Amino acid sequence: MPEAVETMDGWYCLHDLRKIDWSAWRKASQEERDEAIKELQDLLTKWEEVEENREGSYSFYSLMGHRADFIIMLLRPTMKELGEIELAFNKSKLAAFTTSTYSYVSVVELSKYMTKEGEDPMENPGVRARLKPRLPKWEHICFYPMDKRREGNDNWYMLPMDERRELMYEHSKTGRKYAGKIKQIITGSMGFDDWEWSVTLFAHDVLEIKKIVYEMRFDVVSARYGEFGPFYVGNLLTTEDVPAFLEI
Ligand code: 76R
Repeated sequence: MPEAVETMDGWYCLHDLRKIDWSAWRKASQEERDEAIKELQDLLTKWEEVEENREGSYSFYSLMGHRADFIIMLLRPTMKELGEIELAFNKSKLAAFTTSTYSYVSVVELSKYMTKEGEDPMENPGVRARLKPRLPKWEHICFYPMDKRREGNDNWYMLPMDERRELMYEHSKTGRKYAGKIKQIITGSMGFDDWEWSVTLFAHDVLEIKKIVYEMRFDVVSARYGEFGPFYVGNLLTTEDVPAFLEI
């Protein structure tokens, strides 16, 4: 029986994707809109403070295309805290003008494929930091869920550990070419959501997102074993950008 790889798990993660009901928003009074904007900015300020104190992290981006208008990505030490934030946002004034079009529940994950015999990666401060990351505020985000295939001869979960390690090594070599251009956060979601992992990529240049995803399609681990969900791509929204984003 193939052996499962051990994972190291960090902060819990919620991706919350919303569409704005622009016609209802337009019909709201200026006062109502101003209050909703102020409340959202206060929430963002609160999340920034939590981030400063290293008790969690957040991302806020507008999204392209028809599937959603914005994404909030939140990291917290417990799922309970994530639930409280989700509830607080749902009770906010802006939320009344939004519908949730997608969400994803997972936990920041690093696997031990690359760990050497006798080494404890948790002793490495770099590893510990990656489990509780500060999400970069780079210009672009790309988020998608994915699975490893389990079909006929292409069954990732039937491969021996050594083979999987080799394929992951090849994958990591492709990934490292994008150092400084792409920052990736892999979260695991087995038992938490519909797919097995979520991939969140941050980039200064949006084209680097297309380049890495394309190049990785040729890594055997993606070519043969990767199955992908919907892709979401978008642009950074700062707290100061909120009024212009919601101006109508
Ligand atoms: O964590 C590490 O840096 C060690 C090497 C590594 C692992 C174990 C690594 C490196 N990844 C790992 C695990 Mn990855 N990654 C993806 C995608 O679109 C696609 O084809 C795949 C989506 C991207 C773009 C990406 C980027 N990675 C994983 C896993 C868990 C698999 C498992 O456990 O079976 C998934 C699902 C996944 C998917 N990966 C890197 C990157 C990048 C940029 C790196 C290099 C990071 C660096 O060294 O700085």
